[in-house]
Amino acid sequence: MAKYDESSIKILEGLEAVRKRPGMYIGSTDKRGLHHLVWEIVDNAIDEVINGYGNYIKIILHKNDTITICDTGRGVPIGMHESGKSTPEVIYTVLHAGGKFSEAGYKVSGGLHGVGASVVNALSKSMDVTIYRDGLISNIRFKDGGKVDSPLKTIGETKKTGTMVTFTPDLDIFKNCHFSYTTICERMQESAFLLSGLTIEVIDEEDKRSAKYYYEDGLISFVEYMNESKKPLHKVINFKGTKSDIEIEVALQYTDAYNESIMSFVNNVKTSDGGTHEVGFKTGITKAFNDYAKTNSLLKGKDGNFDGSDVREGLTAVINLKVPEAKLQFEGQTKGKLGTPEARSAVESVVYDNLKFFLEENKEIALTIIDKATKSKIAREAARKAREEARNGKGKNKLEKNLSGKLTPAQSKNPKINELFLVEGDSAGGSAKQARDKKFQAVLPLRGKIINTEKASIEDILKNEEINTMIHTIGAGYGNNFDASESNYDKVIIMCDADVDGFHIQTLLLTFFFRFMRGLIEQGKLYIANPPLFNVITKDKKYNYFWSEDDVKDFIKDKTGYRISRFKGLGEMNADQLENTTMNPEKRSLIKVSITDAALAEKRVKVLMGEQVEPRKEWINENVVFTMEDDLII
Ligand code: 0R9
Repeated sequence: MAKYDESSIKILEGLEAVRKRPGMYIGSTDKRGLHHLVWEIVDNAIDEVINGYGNYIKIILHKNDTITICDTGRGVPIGMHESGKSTPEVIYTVLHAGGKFSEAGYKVSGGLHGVGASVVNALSKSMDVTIYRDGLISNIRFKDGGKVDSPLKTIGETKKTGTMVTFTPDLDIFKNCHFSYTTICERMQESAFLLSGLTIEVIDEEDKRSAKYYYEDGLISFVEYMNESKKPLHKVINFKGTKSDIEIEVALQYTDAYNESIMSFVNNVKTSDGGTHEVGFKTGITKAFNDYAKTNSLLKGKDGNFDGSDVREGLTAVINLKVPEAKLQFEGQTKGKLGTPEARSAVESVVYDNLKFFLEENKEIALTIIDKATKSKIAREAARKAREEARNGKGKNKLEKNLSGKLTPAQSKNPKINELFLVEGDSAGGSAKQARDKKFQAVLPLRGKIINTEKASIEDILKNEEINTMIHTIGAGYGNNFDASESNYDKVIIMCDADVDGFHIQTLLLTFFFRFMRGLIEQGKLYIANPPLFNVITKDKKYNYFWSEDDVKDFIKDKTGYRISRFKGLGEMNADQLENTTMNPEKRSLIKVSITDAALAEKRVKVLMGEQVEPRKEWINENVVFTMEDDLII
């Protein structure tokens, strides 16, 4: 038994290491890390489906932050391991054990790190594993971060097969142990799209709701779902092919929208940062459309070619790859980018061949898409010409006339240093005008609420005066023809009141930039101003600015004879205050807008700003904590 003791100590050391540095294994201990535990276990269940066993996965969210995940696969083997322990005990207590045992061809790499079920056990207050296999029901239980509470034992007989894992995350590790039903549903729906024929059911016992996902035509349904609120121009195009041992499936559809939306997956893991397969996809479609247009005299020699952005305007696509483990290379900080070089040429050739064939066979659809690409090309070339003219002074008068009375321009014409403040309302605009450094800061007051670009038609959006003025002022086009390098400003800064209306306008502006000038965000040129919320005037008549209640409380602790006021709007600040807190680069702090997960951002904008009310209500109920505002203010 010496070996048993020795290895037991090693195991506990391994699990202890996970508890000491959970971030190293699951990324973080916030909401994201907590859900990582779920993905780890679910990925094991999905692996079993990919291997061809079982087609049903159930997830149950119990009260008191406990979760159960079941599959109907073969069941984890229940025999003895050479170490003298049962196989399930090894799987759930030895780091990385699962991967070493199993010989799946295209294993899911298990979310972010693929570290296995033992990590989940290490970070749980309790874990219960029940296995249906070999005619028996077997159970093993763990407590306090992976200590065996009850070793594997038979608890009954059965004709079924499968595995059921129940665990309660450890409150000592996670600040908040509450699983999000919507987060889990979103991810499970995505998995069901990728694995046609698999049913995934999610049940929330506390809030008495449930969802069931099953798709016969996975990727086609996925694209239809993504285009639900848009107007498709044709039925979904879908094809498959294999090259260099890489299996490729693509589904795509054009809509009347302007932005592109491409999602890609490799071995059922989302590649949020794209990679070689997306590059191959883009090259493939650009070539296919240019070839088709040339062969059919839709593009003549003098017309030049469509560029990538022309043939991606309004495109929604899902790319799904199965890459053998030996060829898998992931890159980037979050490993969300495919690096496998062969994937580029493989995807390019499968996409080119299949799309070219499809276009030849479906003339009407081909012409519809080419017509859209042609319009994009014309608009792109016109925008470029207008920019060049503006830069050379030719079209300048026209541009300035367009903006007359609204924009207060900067003296400098240098786009590398100039800043544009988008300010809510004329009165705040007035203060900002006085507070700015006129050498390089321009102010554009926006009157009232801008249109919700997620709901309105493109015609109405472009008719909207505020939107038009912004497009002209920034001067770098919009939609697929937006080119951040042409922007007249190095920083575009949204400056709104810190009240409900202000936040609403800020959200509408962010939606506009996300949909029509995404490059501005991607290039790190979009910011939100951060004006103070409180002013404490002390006995010596000095103004002290604060951004949080806690800081105010801290400041007044040992003072008397002060006066606190809350800045309700920018208009309440005089020019001097605005300059010294919010606009002067030496003294201000800005919030930089960035996109960390494009697909998630896409979904959030759709839910929070889109037409449908129910998904928004559900998301808000689930994710927003309502508190009483301003307990400090007198
Ligand atoms: C509810 C979550 N499901 C699981 O965690 C789960 C793991 C698992 C499994 C096997 C079957 N179903 C499972 N569900 C399995 C795999 C293999 C052979 N028999 C059964 C194999 O890969 O060869 N296992 C995952 C790892 C292992 N089993 C083991 F083999 F390492 F034990």
